[in-house]
Amino acid sequence: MIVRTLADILGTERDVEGHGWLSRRLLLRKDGMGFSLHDTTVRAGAEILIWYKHHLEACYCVEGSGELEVVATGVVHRIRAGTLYALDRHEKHLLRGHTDVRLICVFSPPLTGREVHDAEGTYPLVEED
Ligand code: 9YT
Repeated sequence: MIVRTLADILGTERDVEGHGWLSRRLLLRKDGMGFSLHDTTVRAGAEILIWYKHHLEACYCVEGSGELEVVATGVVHRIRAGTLYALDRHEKHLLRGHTDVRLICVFSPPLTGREVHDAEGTYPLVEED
């Protein structure tokens, strides 16, 4: 069994910060669960282009508010505490924080923790931990 707290993760390699976001990676591929689990915050005022071509992702908002724009259609969805979005079609999207937005995110296949967003907002599929 794995038991881990947010406090265990803070300040470790599982605690990462990007431009306009930070993420605490509670579970990664090396944990062997078949999915990864992330406590991610998008900063107030940030706009992040994301395209997970190789992964399915579901995010459940537990704090704050923002919006998600589907790039292909221009449709904008409001996100607030209690909202789930699931990128079942690998949709390219823009995520905007109106306040700091805290999301609990699950990825399948799991992230290894070594992925880096490229210019398209894409995470490559990393085959090694
Ligand atoms: C909002 C979002 O895409 N969260 C996913 C996790 C985060 N990008 C990470 O841990 O790399």
